[in-house]
Amino acid sequence: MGGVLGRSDSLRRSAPESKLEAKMVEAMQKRASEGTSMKSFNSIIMKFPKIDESLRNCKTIFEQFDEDSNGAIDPEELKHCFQKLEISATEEEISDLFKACDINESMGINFSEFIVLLCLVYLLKEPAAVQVKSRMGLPSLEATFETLVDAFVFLDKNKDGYVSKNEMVQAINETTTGERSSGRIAMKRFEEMDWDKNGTVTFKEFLFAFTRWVGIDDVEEGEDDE
Ligand SMILES: [Ca+2]
Ligand SMILES: [Ca+2]
Ligand SMILES: [Ca+2]
Repeated sequence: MGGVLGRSDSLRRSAPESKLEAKMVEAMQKRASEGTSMKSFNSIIMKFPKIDESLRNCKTIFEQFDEDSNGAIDPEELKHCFQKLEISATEEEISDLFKACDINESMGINFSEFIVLLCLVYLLKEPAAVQVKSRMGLPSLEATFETLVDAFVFLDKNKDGYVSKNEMVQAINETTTGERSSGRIAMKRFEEMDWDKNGTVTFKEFLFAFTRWVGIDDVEEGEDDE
């Protein structure tokens, strides 16, 4: 029951995003070795409002790159986006990211998918040098991405780049001791995150769950409160 990570050659045909996922897991493991500033699961929850605000502000960026204003970023628009943000990436990398984040395969990246995509870019981009503060030229957004990476690292106790069910339960139990329901909440949260039901949560799955938790998708509808 390990991760889906395997030899990329044999997986390439059936799982086109495996190469990207391998890179993502590797970047996360590296980042995990530096530790986390999160002290508890509650400290993550406390950051929700700030993260929410920051991600909502990202809508302006999204609209700017949605050149034909159809509510989605197509492959061509994404290429322009990378050029304007001066993110260096090969055509293949951009295309892999596109496919990985275009969850409903509509050939368009909607707002929440765009947030996930940018955050993955943030994780994958090495800061060119220590003195270069910004990787993407979006400092306040990048601070939010760093918080999200930090939160994932907090959950990934064994630092293998995935969050397992046990790690999720452990993280939640650490803070809300004595509460019997906390284990159930942890399970529920975990199941929400583990989209492909393979028993582990990748950073991408975590991000998609996160955009739903903070309510990014509900900007228009305004309903669906918990
Ligand atoms: Ca568009
Ligand atoms: Ca783990
Ligand atoms: Ca999974």
